[in-house]
Amino acid sequence: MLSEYEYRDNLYPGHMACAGCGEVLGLKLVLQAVGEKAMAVVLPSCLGIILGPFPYTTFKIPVFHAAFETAASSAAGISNALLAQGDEETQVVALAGDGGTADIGFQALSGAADRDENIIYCCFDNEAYMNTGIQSSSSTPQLAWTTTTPLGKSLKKKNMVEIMGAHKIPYAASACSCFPDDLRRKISEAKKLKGTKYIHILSPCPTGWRFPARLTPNVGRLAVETKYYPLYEIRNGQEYTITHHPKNLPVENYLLAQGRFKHLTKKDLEGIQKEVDARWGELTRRANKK
Ligand SMILES: Cc1ncc(C[n+]2csc(CCOP(=O)(O)OP(=O)(O)O)c2C)c(N)n1
Ligand code: SF4
Repeated sequence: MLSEYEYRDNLYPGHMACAGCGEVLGLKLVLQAVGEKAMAVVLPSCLGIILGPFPYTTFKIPVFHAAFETAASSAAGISNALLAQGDEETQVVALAGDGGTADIGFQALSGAADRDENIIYCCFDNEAYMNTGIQSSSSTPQLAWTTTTPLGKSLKKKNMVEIMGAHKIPYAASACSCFPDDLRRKISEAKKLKGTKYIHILSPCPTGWRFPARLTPNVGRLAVETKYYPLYEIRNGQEYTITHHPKNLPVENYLLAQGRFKHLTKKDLEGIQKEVDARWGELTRRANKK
């Protein structure tokens, strides 16, 4: 039997994502959960390629092609225009990559969160500027290979969920395209709330992360089951809930499944494991504070 979501698939087939793309998987789930009474804002990114060039579209809902730095401000403008027309029902979703969110669109996003604009903002995090050739972003993890960090990135990954939580918005959450029920539930939660909702979706990218396309679900699940990328939500900047309790697998199971980390030494892996354990300890401390 089909689930309530499978009845409404809002993405046409025939898009141009690479085989095994974790971003298109996440997008499909978001569009299913957001429903038909919705409008999307899409940035230049792999999402823009999946959407297709205007006037063609793979989306079944109306879409606005926005400039790279304007996902949140464009979505806020549409949301306010709908309100002015008395439409409180249509969900406005901004769909952006990590470069468009954590780097170039951050000012617009922070401003929208500060004004508590009524939007759902989804960042599809494939941890680099993939669409233009795998350049490093502030969301690329430390030590990862990209074309602009051939020896491994020296800086750490920016934590967008915590940053958005610190804006005290009603809802900020991490999700992964390889945990479909968790992701769809988070979109459904966001739909129930007024104000700015932020969902950060880890989207494994076989092309940029250098793993075989058939392994996308395994890689995404390993990110979560090793605690490298915990699934949780933050309400009003303070109520933390862990939404999936990981199996606590060694972090090297996740890292060494990908070519972008194949240069890591035993010492690097031990250092990352320590950091992951410390971050998990802090997260569980916050979640247990309730
Ligand atoms: C102002 C501006 N600068 C640069 C570009 C070129 N550009 C288009 S897509 C893209 C990369 C997008 O990366 P990201 O947001 O991480 O999304 P992904 O492609 O990884 O899904 C860039 C740099 C642009 N369209 N506009
Ligand atoms: S580069 Fe990565 S994120 Fe972009 S379409 Fe290909 S697999 Fe998907």
